[in-house]
Amino acid sequence: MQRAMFHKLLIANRGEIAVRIMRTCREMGIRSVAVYSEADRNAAHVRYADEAHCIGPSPAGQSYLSIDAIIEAATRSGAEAIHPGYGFLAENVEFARRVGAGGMVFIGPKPETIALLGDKTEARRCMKKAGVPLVPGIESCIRSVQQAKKTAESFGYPILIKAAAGGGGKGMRVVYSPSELAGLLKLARSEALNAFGDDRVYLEKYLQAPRHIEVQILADQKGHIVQLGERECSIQRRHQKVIEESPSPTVDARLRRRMGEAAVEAAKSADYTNAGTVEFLLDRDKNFYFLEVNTRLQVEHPITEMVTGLDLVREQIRIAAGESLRINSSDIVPRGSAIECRIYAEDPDSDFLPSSGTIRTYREPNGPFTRVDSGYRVKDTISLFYDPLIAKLISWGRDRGQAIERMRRALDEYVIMGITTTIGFHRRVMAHPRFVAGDLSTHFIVEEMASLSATAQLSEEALEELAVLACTHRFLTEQKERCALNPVTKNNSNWKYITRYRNVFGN
Ligand code: MV4
Repeated sequence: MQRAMFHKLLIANRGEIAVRIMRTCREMGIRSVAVYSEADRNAAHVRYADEAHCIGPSPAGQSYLSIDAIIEAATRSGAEAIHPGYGFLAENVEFARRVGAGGMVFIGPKPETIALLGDKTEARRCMKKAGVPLVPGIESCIRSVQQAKKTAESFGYPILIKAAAGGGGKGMRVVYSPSELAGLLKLARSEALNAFGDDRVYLEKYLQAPRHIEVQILADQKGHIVQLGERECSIQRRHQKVIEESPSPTVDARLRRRMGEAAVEAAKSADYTNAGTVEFLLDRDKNFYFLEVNTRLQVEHPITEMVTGLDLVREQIRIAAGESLRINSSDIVPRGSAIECRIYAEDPDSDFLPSSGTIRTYREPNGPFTRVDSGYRVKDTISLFYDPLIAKLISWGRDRGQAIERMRRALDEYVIMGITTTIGFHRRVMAHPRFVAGDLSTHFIVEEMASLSATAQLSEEALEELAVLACTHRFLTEQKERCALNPVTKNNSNWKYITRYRNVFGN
């Protein structure tokens, strides 16, 4: 059912992803409609849009999560389609239904597909039927402690209790011995009930320190499905991804094809359309196991764009308008290597505590071969109402080593003052021997935190250097004032001082 390309598209999101989507809209000649909460009246995404509508007060529950307010704004603006971005209502079945019922196009899979894949036990049943490898476990929910004990014994401890309505790591509990089972089962149930309003749980064998690898897929409305290769997302903290890369340093061409084929089968079995991500765990013997399907555009999609040359948002919009994909999986050969560092307003040295405040100085890095997807500008306020993601810094290189070199250079150029960010943390990861060697797992940050903290590496010499740098800092401040007074002053490059200063202070 091909229809004419949209003239106007509403973006039901904020921050960097709203701007990212609007950029493609502009390239395609589609007018973009922003929605915003009171806190975002002057936000970057509002300024970028062709048209903007206020949808309510600052708390997300009363604005970006308000289905009524968003449908109302879409109707008022005359938008023909809605792109949900990620988070907020992106995987909300009711929202997808309401968009369709309002005569508009939801840019994503069908509501039935979102519902099917949102239920993790249903998704497992579906994948099992399709022959996609699963982590040993069960496909139905636990009814009694007795039954849980018996199934746990059949595949052995440790086991993992997961919420059927969960995903993204919420409501999971590791059980190491039968004696803990009853208690943890009860706990997991009440947590699931609290978080999702649904206390159904199931069991899987717990894989220790696996890698998290996901495959990007695209599927058009005629059932043509392509896989765009994998992203390695093992560098994470409490289920929040921190660094992603594509291709994965451990996936070779053969494994890529096998995982890709499994992802295509997964998509086929769910009658999938639009862009999606099939998540897998990879164990030390390079066995891969299906985890879940994310039915949205993901935060880390740019690294796939960098190595495939495809604009995923453009493909999403084309698919939603009924156009056919013009590529096959065999056309996709990842070119070079891309890395993404998520720049969060968080303090890595205070357990990644969110940092709110006003951005006083803001200087973004620039090419060659680096990309910044950001949602904030100088003088903007980072509030605690929303996700602390400020921007994503992406680098590309002909190989992983060059992508790392470019990432280091770009991180050095990135200056954000007024709030604490994860820039310094990323600089230390990019210099970490284990990261450089590609020796990754989902436990990387926990295991290496001691050597990744800003002060961990401070030796006697470094402390001495701190004193010197304090003087340098004072000197630079004075020099800057002199330069401002006398613009013809020569040799006012502060670069080498700043780099050393940042090396020691860690930001
Ligand atoms: C697992 C697992 C180990 N064994 N399942 C976390 C997010 C959710 N999608 C599933 N997750 C996991 N499921 C089994 N059977 C370990 C994780 C996991 C994880 C997965 C992906 C990325 C980061 C993670 C961090 C901790 C645990």
